[in-house]
Amino acid sequence: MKLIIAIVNNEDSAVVSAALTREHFTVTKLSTTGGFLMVGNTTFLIGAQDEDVPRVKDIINRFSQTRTHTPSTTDSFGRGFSEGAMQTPVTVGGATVFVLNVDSMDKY
Ligand code: 2BA
Repeated sequence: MKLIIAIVNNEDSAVVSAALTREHFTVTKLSTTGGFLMVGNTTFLIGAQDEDVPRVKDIINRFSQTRTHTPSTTDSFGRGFSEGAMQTPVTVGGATVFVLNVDSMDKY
């Protein structure tokens, strides 16, 4: 079994979640924040059988868009980049996906 951790743009999270659920995968969504841009994104936790990992990755890939984000002066505090880089466009996504081995999974 694998644990798939997928960091997805907030704007894609609903459609990614719906597509995974429709294919009978169970997902947990966490509200997260990127350390570089300091803007919200969504992290999915998906427990899946080894043979299903390619399907999960394909769904995430299909519904995650690449976007250009230009940080604005009204973005939240605590941004992780220098003042000089503030207006520089940054390419974000599609999705960042990690696949981890799972020793066991139990439900009590
Ligand atoms: P952020 O950390 O806010 O990063 C947003 C985008 O800024 C990144 O897009 C990348 O294009 C750029 N970026 C990030 N760190 C940078 C740096 N040190 N120098 C220059 N540019 C940088 P993505 O790569 O698509 O990442 C989107 C989000 O996925 C990230 O948001 C972060 O929340 C997560 N992520 C990406 N790679 C990760 C990793 N290796 N470990 C943990 N989280 C990761």
